[in-house]
Amino acid sequence: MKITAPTQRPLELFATDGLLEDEERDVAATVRKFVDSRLRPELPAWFESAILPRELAREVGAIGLFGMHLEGYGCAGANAVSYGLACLELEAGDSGLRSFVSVQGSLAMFSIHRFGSEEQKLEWLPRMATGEAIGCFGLTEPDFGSNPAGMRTRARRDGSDWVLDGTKMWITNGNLADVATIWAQTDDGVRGFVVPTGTTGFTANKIERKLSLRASVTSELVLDGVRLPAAAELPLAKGLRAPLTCLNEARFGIAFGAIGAARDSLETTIDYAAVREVFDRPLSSFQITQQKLADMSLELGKGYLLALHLGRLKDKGLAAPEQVSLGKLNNVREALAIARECRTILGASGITLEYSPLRHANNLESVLTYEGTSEMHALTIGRALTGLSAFR
Ligand code: TGC
Ligand code: FAD
Repeated sequence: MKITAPTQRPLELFATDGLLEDEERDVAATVRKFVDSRLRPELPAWFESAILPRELAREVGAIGLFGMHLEGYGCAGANAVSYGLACLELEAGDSGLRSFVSVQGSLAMFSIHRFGSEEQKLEWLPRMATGEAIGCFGLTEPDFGSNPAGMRTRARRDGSDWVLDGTKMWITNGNLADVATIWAQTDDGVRGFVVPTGTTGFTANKIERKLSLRASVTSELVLDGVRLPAAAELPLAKGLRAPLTCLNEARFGIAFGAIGAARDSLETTIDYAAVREVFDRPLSSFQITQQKLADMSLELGKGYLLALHLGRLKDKGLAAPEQVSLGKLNNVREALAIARECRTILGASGITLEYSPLRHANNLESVLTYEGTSEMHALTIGRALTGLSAFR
């Protein structure tokens, strides 16, 4: 069959590259190259064996991705759009890679950077930026995910020390981490603590048999009489507002990241449909296939533009939490729909690790749930629209 027009990649149709500054384009190109040359060949095996090698941290640190949107302490001080594009390119590889970087930079490092003392910053941030030290962020508990206000982990004073008891659940990087930001109830409300994971009474148990986010380490953290000096408390973190402020950072990265998973699914599928013959013609020549590709490209491009708009707002300091919810909810929901639809075009070939869309779809099931479920984000948007809170 004769090809009658030059082909364009889905985001080329939207001419998105022209919307970026040179530096932003360079960041995206660097991360894309790193993912394609170094990581992509390994990803199916990591997903299959449910591993994320710890050594990867040094490599990611060497290209400056950890805490790249933070200033000072060895961090790159990039703008929000550059950080978002790095998330996009990482998640085009696998959501587990973006999670690794999100948790380190947007949650563990950000919590210390925003709420920590100078000593805490100097002790941890430079080592975390290079990947020498890995961090995790413990907010969720077995019985309190969407509603962290109910957390049972308790920090009590004993002289000038703090003693922490409780269990955190579903914690990314838990078994890899050298340091954990742990959120706990105190007599004065929620407070955050910088906990070296070697402290007596701290245990991380890896969660096995995951069907999603397999190239990512997820853990239960048990705190059994963990004794910390007074200096372990994050001095500027007062109340639940503090961890929720950290979540805005990671949710922003996900709004971009999900577009990466969707882009990779769609490009993989377009390439497949061009060479797969059915009924004596390329699969891509059938109208139903083209309708699917067109609809998916529309959602991909709209999601990218939404993420970029959020990034521009964030760079001006104007991205409100409910706007971050718009991006997280829409882009993860649409990315998941795209990855699943792509799998239909791949037919049976789509059910193995040979092709990325079902791996992305499985990962995106976690992404839909973590950092606030889609229902929590819908309720956040609903609250902004009506002035009424429907969480309780
Ligand atoms: P609410 O009364 O609404 O708020 C309590 C205080 O926090 C403030 N606040 C925020 N501040 C900054 N950013 C936000 N997004 C904020 N949302 C609320 C609020 O103004 C208030 O401040 P103040 O000073 O008046 O006290 O609290 P609520 O208990 O009603 O809860 C609201 C709700 C449901 C939206 C919140 O609990 C929520 O977001 N739940 C979802 C929990 C969640 O997202 N957990 C994520 C855990 S970390 C994770 O999943 C990592 S996965 C990482 C990876 O691998 O990539
Ligand atoms: P629940 O809160 O039990 O929710 C179950 C269902 O009920 C959902 O559909 C939810 O939307 C719905 N629901 C809840 N409340 C309402 C309501 N008011 N109205 C309507 N529907 C409602 N947490 C961390 O702290 N750190 C991490 O690093 C981290 N990493 C994670 C990695 C992975 C792979 C996963 C899967 C999770 C991770 N989490 C982490 C936890 C994650 O944030 C929680 O899973 C998430 O907040 C949801 O909590 P839950 O699983 O307890 O679900």
